[in-house]
Amino acid sequence: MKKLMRLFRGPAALAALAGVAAAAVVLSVAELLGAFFTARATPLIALGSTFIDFTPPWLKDFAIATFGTNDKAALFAGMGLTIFVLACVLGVVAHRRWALGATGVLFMGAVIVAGVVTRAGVRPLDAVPSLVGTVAGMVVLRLLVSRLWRLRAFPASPADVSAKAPERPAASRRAFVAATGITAAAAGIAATGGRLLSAARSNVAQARESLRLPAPVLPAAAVPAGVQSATPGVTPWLTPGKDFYRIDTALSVPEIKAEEWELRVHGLVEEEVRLTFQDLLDADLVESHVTLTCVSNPVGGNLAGNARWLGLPLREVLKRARPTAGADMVLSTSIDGFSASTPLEVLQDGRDAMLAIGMNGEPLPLEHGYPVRMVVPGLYGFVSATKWVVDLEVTRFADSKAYWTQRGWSERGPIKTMARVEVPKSFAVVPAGRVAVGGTAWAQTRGITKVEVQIDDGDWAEAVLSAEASVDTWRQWSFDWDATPGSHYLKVRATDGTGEVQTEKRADPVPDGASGWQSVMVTVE
Ligand SMILES: Nc1nc2c(c(=O)[nH]1)N[C@H]1C(S)=C(S)[C@@H](COP(=O)(O)O)O[C@H]1N2
Ligand SMILES: [Mo]
Repeated sequence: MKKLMRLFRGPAALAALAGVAAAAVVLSVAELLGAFFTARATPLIALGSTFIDFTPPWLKDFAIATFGTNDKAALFAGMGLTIFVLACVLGVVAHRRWALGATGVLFMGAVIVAGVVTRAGVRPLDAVPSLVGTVAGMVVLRLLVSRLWRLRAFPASPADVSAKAPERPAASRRAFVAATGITAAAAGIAATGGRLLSAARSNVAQARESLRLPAPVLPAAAVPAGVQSATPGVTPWLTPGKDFYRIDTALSVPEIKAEEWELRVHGLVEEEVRLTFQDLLDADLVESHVTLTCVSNPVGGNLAGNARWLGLPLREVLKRARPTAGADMVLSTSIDGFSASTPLEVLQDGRDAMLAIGMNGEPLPLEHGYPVRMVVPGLYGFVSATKWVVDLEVTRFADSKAYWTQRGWSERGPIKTMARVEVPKSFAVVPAGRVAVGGTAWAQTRGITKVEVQIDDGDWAEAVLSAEASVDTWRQWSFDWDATPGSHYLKVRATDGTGEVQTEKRADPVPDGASGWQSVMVTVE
């Protein structure tokens, strides 16, 4: 405790502490009030989302490569640190020159409000929590800073307060630290309360739980026996919803009430179509296994998942809207402003592209797009798999650009053929003798017809393919390796249904997906 007090002895340190307490008040008041407004409109979420929107592709890629699906936690940590530093600076400035500090706080408040009101689907009224939070933070900062001015030890002060009787430095320093501590604790409680209150007020999760999905008129083709790789430890062929990779720009998962959901289909169409969730429940739904893949998946990465999707074929929706001549793209937009450009012909060519409402027999999990998302076999998610979809505009590639295309990624994204080694893991140490090797390969809409393994510079040897459920799903494989002591490299490559061998040419995920052969180093003892 003594040590801690010593740390906060200097006037600047105490002023910085005041700044941090004030920032905590801004955020927690906004969080608490935010429970009564749109979740995406609280300062941290809104600023973080704005930051994500301005993230250049290389940084997005770096974040995914470094933090994987923890990229959001990393973003929040980075934001926390930035806010901490800014708050310290503002506290110090406010202590020395109040007017300057106050201007700084107002400026930060303006930045927050701008971040909030420019989010898609956010109403102007949603700025209220941030505004009230900023005012509360300003008041707290003023109170704490004037306390500091009264400390005789730090006569850094304007004349109006120096007239008052000075307090005893040590005691008042302690009182000051206690006051900021209490402020911070109160802020923490308020923020937690806000969180709990928002959770209680949102009943979307409960509504999802009690939703019963209709049976499909066209069930998914039966999954043949033996789709799972014979090698123990290979990914389950069907990915449970809770293990399904999640990639999106949404810092807070949109919560859409199914009964309020509506999809507008418009643009270059003969007839504008509007669909409600009830319309989907009443429609002829189909079910199909489709493997989704993220364009950001590095060679050997795990941003892919395979599920059984239930939904309304998009070609049926388009049949009703009747696209006009010249249209070549459908721009799908989510409630939070993400968009994807999907070639019109892909949505009409007979593949199981759908407006999905079910995943593995359950309503879509909230983070996977509840109540409705798009699923399109054969295309990376960024140009096809719009979650929380609310708008389909039939348009032309020449006329509109989707979210990631505006940020340097390609406008189209067919999935590249990819084979992955899952067992043994890279840098594994295994005993000499027979080693079971296995993994997964995919080339959606073309299918996988061959997987080959190469040990060091040896000949390519064919792996045993597991059963294929459909050309739209991934296909697993296994391989018996007679391992000799030493360090070895295992390479893998797949051949797709058109006979084309996966390219050896290395490419980064930007702009249209990674390519190359995965190579795994294994030590045999
Ligand atoms: N609304 C919304 N939908 C989105 C995205 C997004 O950022 N926002 N990301 C897309 C990307 S890049 C991928 S790979 C898939 C991932 O879907 P999943 O999270 O269900 O696995 O969603 C797509 N749909
Ligand atoms: Mo993606």
